[in-house]
Amino acid sequence: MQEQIQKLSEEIDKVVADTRDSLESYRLKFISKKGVISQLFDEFRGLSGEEKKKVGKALNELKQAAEERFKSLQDTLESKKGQGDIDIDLTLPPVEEQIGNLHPLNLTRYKIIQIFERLGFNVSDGPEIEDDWHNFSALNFPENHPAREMQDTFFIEKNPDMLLRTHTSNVQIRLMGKQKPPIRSIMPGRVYRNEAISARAHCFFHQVEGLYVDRNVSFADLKQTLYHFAKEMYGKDIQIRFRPSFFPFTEPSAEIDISCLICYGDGCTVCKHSGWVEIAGSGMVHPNVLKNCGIDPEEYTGFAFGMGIERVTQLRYRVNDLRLYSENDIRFLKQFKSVI
Ligand code: 2U9
Repeated sequence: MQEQIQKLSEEIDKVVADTRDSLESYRLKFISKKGVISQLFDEFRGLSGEEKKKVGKALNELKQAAEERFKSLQDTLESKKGQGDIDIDLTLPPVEEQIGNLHPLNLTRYKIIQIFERLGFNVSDGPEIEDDWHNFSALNFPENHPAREMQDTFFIEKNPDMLLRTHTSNVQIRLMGKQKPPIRSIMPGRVYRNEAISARAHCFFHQVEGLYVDRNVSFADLKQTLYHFAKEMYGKDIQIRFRPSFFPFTEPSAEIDISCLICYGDGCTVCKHSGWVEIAGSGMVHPNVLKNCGIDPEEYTGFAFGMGIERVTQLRYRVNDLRLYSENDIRFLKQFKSVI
């Protein structure tokens, strides 16, 4: 019997019970009235006085060890409850799979790219940290233009010739510097302006600019291209109008408005009660800009345009606070599960 007690004692030390079922098996085997230890007590009663003296103490210790072990296994199991690895409640609703989705600004960016790619535009990219020439001078900005002020542009302290680009036009300048026309390209990217952050302004935002340079590119091409874009982006029923404007890098220049998608012309805060909302700026590339990039303005002409991706997204999804785009609040982001 001594040997049996020894073997059972070792078995009890090693036992693992990480489910209710295995704990119950342990209880039945070691603790219950029909268990092995009870059987040993039955046998114990039939032993002689001498033999009882030999094993009595060990048998009692075995019983106590088995009960203590049961208690500790029970406590461990109890503490694991609710941690998900035991006791699965099949009546609970399933946990929704978290697969994530594209950021609304990326959804809009991809949609814009898709529309222009079908018109034969490719996508170009360039640096966000730029020098004065590619961001301002080559674009015909005069020396004293207000955009060059510190209040408007982030300059790099160690080298005041370097700055955070204020538009993606630097990419057009670089493209024209290394590629002969025809050029038909769009430039999506992040741009920076020195603005205090509010619902309507941010120190960075995203743009898509476009450029088409070739022989005989006319203002009619510009109008038709942006007319097509607006219909594809905002729907066939919208109205579109061109308003004269001024930019140093285009001449003539125009701003493009569409009829308000929110109030359909009745007047609301988005269109400031005018019935029209501005969606982009545009114009024929200024001859000085073509010259600055080594392109002969007598031979080639081109049109360019620019629009804010946040603005397009606001009109698509009715987002009325710019800060939402960069706060990474999951409650905002997970609403955009749509496809492009
Ligand atoms: C080159 C030549 C011409 C790009 C243009 C605009 C008009 C314009 C604004 C729209 C809203 C910027 O995001 S916004 O604030 N853009 O109004 N951009 S024409 O013209 C260029 C660009 C590059 C070489």
